[in-house]
Amino acid sequence: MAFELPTLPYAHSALAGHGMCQETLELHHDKHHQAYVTALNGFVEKNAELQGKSLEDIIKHTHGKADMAPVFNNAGQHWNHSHFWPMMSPTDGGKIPARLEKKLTEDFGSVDKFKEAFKTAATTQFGSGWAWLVLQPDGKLAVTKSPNGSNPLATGEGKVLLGIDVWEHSYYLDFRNRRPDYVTNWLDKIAHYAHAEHLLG
Ligand code: MN3
Repeated sequence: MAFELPTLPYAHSALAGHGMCQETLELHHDKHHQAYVTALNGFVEKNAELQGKSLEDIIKHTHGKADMAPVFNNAGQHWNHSHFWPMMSPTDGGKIPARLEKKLTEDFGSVDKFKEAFKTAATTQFGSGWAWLVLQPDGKLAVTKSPNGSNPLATGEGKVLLGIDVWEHSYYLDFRNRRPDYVTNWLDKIAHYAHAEHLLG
């Protein structure tokens, strides 16, 4: 069965008052994410060894294989974006629930220190990529970053709780070249911490 573009869990205009305009979400979800899904389906159609595999299996199977890089990039980006949309909330953006706050404080020293680490990862990712909050196999939270379409699922760094897209297509209409402002605004007004807490288990 072909992979499909998931429905955006809110209206395209829902984050407009929070620093992510309707046109950004129309282009980002309807055009960019759709393009990754379409490309991935094209590769699967032509390659029997990919057929019948889950998205996660395709990502793990193609990671680090030079001849499979185009498949990995598009599969990774489909996974990344599918997880990115529910990691933003028009109603609960920026609100950190108590259990996650406690865990962030335990593992980073304070919520501010977590935000600082996340912002550093997101702004020092050279070129396109992502920054993540992950639950490591050792049970501790950590911040990581990935280039292009990669992610912590591929590298085994941990379970993704939160992630920000720092490709220019995700912020250029709203923040132009000011990636640090995009990241700060995203952490303070858009990030869906209740979803991250739910993923903690
Ligand atoms: Mn993107």
